[in-house]
Amino acid sequence: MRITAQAQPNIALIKYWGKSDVDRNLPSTGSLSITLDSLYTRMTVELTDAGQDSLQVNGVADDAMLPRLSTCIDRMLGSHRPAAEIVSDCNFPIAAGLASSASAFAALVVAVDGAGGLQLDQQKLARYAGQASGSAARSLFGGFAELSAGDDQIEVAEIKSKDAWPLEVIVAVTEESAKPMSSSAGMQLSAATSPFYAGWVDQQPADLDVARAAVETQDFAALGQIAEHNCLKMHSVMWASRPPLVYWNSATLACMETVRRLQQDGVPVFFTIDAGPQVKAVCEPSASDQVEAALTDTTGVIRILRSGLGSGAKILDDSC
Ligand code: 2P0
Repeated sequence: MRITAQAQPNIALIKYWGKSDVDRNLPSTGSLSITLDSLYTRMTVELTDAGQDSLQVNGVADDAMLPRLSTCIDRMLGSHRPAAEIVSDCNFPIAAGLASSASAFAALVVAVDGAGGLQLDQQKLARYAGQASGSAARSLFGGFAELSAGDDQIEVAEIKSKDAWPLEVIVAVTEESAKPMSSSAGMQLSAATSPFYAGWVDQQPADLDVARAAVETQDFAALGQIAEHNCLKMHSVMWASRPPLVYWNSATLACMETVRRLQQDGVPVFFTIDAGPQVKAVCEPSASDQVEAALTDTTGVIRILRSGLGSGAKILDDSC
């Protein structure tokens, strides 16, 4: 059976940065995100009797990434399984802080579930995705998703639908190449060396409470304040790691200044930044043209990606 699934990346407003169990890839804290709609990974999986697993990403063989995908498929189907021919298409820069691994592994688990006839529920699929890439668990769900970190396993839930509060995201791309250090390695470095790491972990439940309440009441200003605070706190943990982990460039700071200026003019927008130099500006739909124009004019911005909120990972209807 040949199945194609699509998943979109998600942008964390309350971030995941640290693991309680590296082997099982369990996050130290919960996180809260919005799933996008116009950026996507489409992943086709065909189980065959012949040969070994193979992976093509955007038309090019990718042997470096393949073992992570094979391990994920082994967990789902067992190691005595047919080989998987995997073809992945991604319409945005990969490994550049735009959550390409989130959309890739969310699409993978849905495609493998379909190709293998497993019929697992979303929560189980989210756990398989999260074992491969912590943020991927959130892309199984649409709109606003909250991931809760238990001692043994994660739980993910959609806490508000994309239609109930249709925010928009303007991504200012300031660098297209891959980031200098993977998130996984960066998290372990921060946990081992940053003097701020313990405080970061301790304060996450309180930040999550504030963000969850802001989403429930659709309080844009409150959500923006806690999201910017949480983002800058995560980057403070990163900057204080040894060696320091600085994912920003000068254009990242210029974009933050642009967002500040818009805010001073009363525009409903806030920023967030992940493990890369791109700036994501989250805004009310009425402000999106103005935010896009201001970020386009900001020095160092290479291009703009624009997205509304999307749904969770799913099989594409014409794929069977
Ligand atoms: C997030 N990031 O919450 C945070 C913010 C990056 C900064 O989740 O080690 O690539 O594979 O579980 O999923 C990036 O984490 O990390 C991430 P692994 P992943 O979106």
